[in-house]
Amino acid sequence: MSENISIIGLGLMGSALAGALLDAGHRVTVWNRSSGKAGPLVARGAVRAATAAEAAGASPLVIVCVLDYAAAHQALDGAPLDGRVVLNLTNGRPAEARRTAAWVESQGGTYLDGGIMAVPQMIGEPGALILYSGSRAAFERHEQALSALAAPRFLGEEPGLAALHDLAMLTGMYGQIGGFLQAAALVRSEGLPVAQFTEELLVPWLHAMAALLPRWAEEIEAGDYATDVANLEINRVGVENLVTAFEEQGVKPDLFLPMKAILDARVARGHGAEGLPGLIEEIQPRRPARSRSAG
Ligand code: FVH
Repeated sequence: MSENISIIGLGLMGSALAGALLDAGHRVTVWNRSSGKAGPLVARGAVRAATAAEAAGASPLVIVCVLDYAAAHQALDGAPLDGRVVLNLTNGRPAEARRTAAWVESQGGTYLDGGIMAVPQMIGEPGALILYSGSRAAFERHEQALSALAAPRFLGEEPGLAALHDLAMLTGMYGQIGGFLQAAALVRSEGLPVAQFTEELLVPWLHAMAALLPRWAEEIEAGDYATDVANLEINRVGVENLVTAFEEQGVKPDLFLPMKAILDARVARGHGAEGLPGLIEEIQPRRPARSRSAG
């Protein structure tokens, strides 16, 4: 079913979102702070709004995708939100999402927050995922239209959940990138081809190691860090060896040093017989769990 949808913010991501909605046959109204970015979308059938308020007034579903939450508030300030669903796909923090939800509701609107797990080129293609939290009723009302952007995953009514999971997934990604860069530097320090190492050896190894993570997650939930894989003392010696190897090869160990510090501290506290998942207690000591839905 075709819907009226407004998009505020036509950067790389906002333009990709608007394009996918046009392709799916929706009536799309667009606004961007600086002129020029709406042109290609208007040529494809979008309606150009003169102001953000005009864009918000044009549709029951108003999607915002701008630089940050401060920019989102600037754009929405004074816009008629009464009776509208505001879907904020701007990257932000859980606390920002909660504050924005309260503000939108104070304006008579309904709030949905979203975390885009895709780059612009992936929007509308298989493999793209968008996490949602906030009003379940609003999500269900617009779920079909939103499926044109990416596979939708609703995480719960607490507005900060999408941002929290988005940031957690980005954390995993940056950790992987940090490990990749440190490994690539080690290989390059010997004059070896990084591409061949990455494709033939590193990627299959990371896939194999990633398969361990669900089991480690269960150990973290249980707080049971007994291991039959490799204990922290073995890992401490291994990581010390790695750091020495980086130095001998002329590679700065900087991306690796925080992990070494946490490992050293955990072993020094007498947990050398535990497994690697126990390191979480050094960065976030266990406290009584708040139980919340996560989809
Ligand atoms: N691009 C990506 O791969 C990532 C994927 C995951 C999600 N992020 C988040 O999406 C938000 C927008 O990112 P983007 O890639 O579209 O960013 P830009 O191309 O740089 O466009 C930024 C737009 O924001 C507008 N803007 C900035 N400040 C204001 C303001 N004060 N008031 C209104 N609009 C503002 C900017 O307008 P202009 O400079 O063209 O006038 C662009 O439309 C972001 O949260 C990512 O983290 C993308």
